[in-house]
Amino acid sequence: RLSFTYYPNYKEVNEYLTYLTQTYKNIASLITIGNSYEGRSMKVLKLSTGGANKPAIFIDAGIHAREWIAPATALYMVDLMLQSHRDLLSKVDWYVLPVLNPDGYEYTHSSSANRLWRKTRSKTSSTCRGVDGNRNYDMQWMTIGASNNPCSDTYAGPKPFSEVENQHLRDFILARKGQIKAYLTFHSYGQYILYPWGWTSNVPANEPELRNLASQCAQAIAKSRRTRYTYGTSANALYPAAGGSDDWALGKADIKLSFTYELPGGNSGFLLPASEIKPVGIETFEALKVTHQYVTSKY
Ligand code: 0X9
Ligand code: ZN
Repeated sequence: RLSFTYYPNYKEVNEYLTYLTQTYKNIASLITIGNSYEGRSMKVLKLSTGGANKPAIFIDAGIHAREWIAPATALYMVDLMLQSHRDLLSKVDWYVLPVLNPDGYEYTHSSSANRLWRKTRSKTSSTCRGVDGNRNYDMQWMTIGASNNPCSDTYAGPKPFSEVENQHLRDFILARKGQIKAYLTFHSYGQYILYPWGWTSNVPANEPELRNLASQCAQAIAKSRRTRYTYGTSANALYPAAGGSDDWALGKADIKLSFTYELPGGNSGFLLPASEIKPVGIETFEALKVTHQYVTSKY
């Protein structure tokens, strides 16, 4: 059980996932997708009330190590679904990978000097470690907004999908390609709802649909706690950057509804106090409800 009053370390995240499978035996199960570079087991939580051919929504968080509010929010929304919003489980299956970069996440938890570490922890050069997971996807890799310098925080890696954690996510999603209708990836900070593309200022064919859904999600969040989100394509609303998981989800996995959430940082950025986990979780859950509603009406 997690109280959501502090940021859990990776062990606590996994203990919570196991607790959920024991407490909600008929709904929650775990799928181990492989090990991280340093050997940490990576688990996707599946929430399903059974029945075949249901559409699914996939959520990940924590590809960037220091963005602690992202895994916490993903887990708190799971808590809300299981405790009080079971209706979200009747027509849709959910897959949640709360920490996509466990090695980096543990690094920010165990060493206070590196609380602001962003990348993975793979050994990529004699002097520097880590790859920016969100520049490492095989979608216009290294074409813009990414670095080939292993010491840079936006190092794209020696090749697309060099990072084993991203390989696991890729294989998991591709194995469920037809089923997964929406891909949501949680980051911080800045209060943005972003959608493809990040690699070009041109917009994808289904931009009107993405814009419309992002707008509805932003409105639902604003109604909940007056938190103002900006929405738009990554390249136009934030900055151009290629090799992101959101662009890959749309461009290569053909998941039409692909969104990056930049959660709030308040006045503290990545160091957002843990007292914000519940309020951020509650308001972000409003966007999840809207997305769920859209998926059930369309599929
Ligand atoms: O730069 C990123 O990876 C994301 N922002 S963050 O501050 N959390 O690092 C934004 C990614 C948006 N998506 C793409 N550029 N594809
Ligand atoms: Zn991020």
